Amino acid sequence: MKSALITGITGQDGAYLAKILLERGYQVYGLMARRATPTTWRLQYLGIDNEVELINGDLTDVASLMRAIQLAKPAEVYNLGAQSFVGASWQQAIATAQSTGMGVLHVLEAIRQVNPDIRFYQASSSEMFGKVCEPIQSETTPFYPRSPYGVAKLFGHWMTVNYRESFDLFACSGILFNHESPIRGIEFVTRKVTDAVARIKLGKQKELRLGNIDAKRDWGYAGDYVEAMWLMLQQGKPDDYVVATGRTTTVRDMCRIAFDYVGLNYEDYVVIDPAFYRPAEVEILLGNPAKAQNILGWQAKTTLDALITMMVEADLARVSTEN
Ligand code: NAP
Ligand code: F7E
Repeated sequence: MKSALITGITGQDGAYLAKILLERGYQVYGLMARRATPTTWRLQYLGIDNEVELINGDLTDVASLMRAIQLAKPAEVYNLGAQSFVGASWQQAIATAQSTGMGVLHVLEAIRQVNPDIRFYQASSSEMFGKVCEPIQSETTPFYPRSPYGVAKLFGHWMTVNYRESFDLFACSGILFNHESPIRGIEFVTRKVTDAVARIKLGKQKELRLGNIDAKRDWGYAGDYVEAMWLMLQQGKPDDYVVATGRTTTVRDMCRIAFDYVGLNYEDYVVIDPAFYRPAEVEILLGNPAKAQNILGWQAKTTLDALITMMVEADLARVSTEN
C-alpha cells in the first residue's frame, strides 16, 4: 500500500487532502504539532479522524521530521503546514519565517537524507505575487511579496526549485490562489463573513467589522484544489503550477453574495474598522490556470456562488446547534 505523509493535516487543506488520499487507497500519516487543546476537529468533520495515523512533530524541529519520515516511509510528502494567516505574520514575523519558510527547508533536508526518492509537494501561495507585476499571474510572473508570510513562502518556493535542480528531487511547488470551504479558519475573510451571516440571521450577532473590502481575490474551493496537489505528484516530471479559477471578485461582492443568500443586505451590517487594515495590502490577485489545465487536466469545478452557498449553509447548521 502506498503511503503519504501530510504536514498540516489538521488544517483545511490537510484534512481534504487526507480524505482524497484515503479514497485512493493510501495509508495516510499526518504530522501533528503539540497543542494544549485538540486540533482534530476538521478530520472529525470529514469523518476521517480514525483513519489517519498522527505522528507528533513540528516543522521547526528537523529531527522530528526525520523521525516522521522514518516511521511513515512515505512515497509522497505534502508540506501543507505553516503559519498561514497573512494578518498575523506582521505580529509574528520571526515565528512565521521559521515555520512557513525554514520549515520547508527542514522537510527537504529530511527527505534528502532519509530517502531522496520521495516525491515532495510544497504549498506555495499567490501571496508571493503580492504587489502584482502582471495583471494576470502565471508561473512566469515575477514575485513581489507584501507580507512576512509572502516573503517566507517565497523562500520555501525557491528552496523547492533549488533542491529539484541541485539534488534531482521530485519536488513540485503548487502556487495556489485563495481557496476556501466550510472548514476554513474563522480568521480568513470568507469564513468570517459566512459565520457572521449565520449569526446575524439567527439573531446572535448585530454587525460585521471588516477592513479593506475593495481588495480582490481569485477564490476557489479547497476540495477542488487538493486534487491539483495530488496530480502534480503523479506526473512524469516535477514542475511548478499556478492553481486558480481565473476570476477575481472584491471582498465587497463576496459579502453581497453571502448576505443575499439569507435575504439580507450587507450594507446594513458591515462596518469598516481600520483595525483590520494591513500594513501593506495585496490589492488584487487573478491567476491563469492554463498550465494546470493543459498538463494536469485540472480545472476548478466550483463557482464562487456555489462555494459561498456551501459555507453559509454549513455555518447556519453549526450556529443553530450551538449552546
Ligand atoms: P491552515 O488551515 O492554517 O493549516 C495550517 C496547518 O499547519 C495546521 O495543521 C497547523 O497546525 C499546521 N502548523 C502550523 N505551524 C506548524 C508547525 N510549526 N509545525 C507543524 N505544523 C504546523 O492552512 P490551509 O488553508 O490548510 O493551507 C495549507 C497550506 O497551503 C499552508 O501552507 C498555507 O500557507 C498554504 N496556502 C493556503 C492557501 C489558502 O487559500 N488556503 C493558498 C495558498 C497557500 P495547528 O492546527 O496545530 O495549528
Ligand atoms: O484576506 C481583506 C484582506 O485573510 C483576503 C491565506 O490562505 O490566501 C490567504 O491570504 C482579503 C485581504 O486571505 C478583512 O485585507 C478585509 O485583502 O482571507 P484573507 P489572504 O490574506 O488573501 C493566500 C493565498 C494564502 O496563501 C494565505 O495563507 O480580505 N479583508 N477585511 C480581510 N481579511 C481578513 N482576514 N479579515 C477581515 O476582517
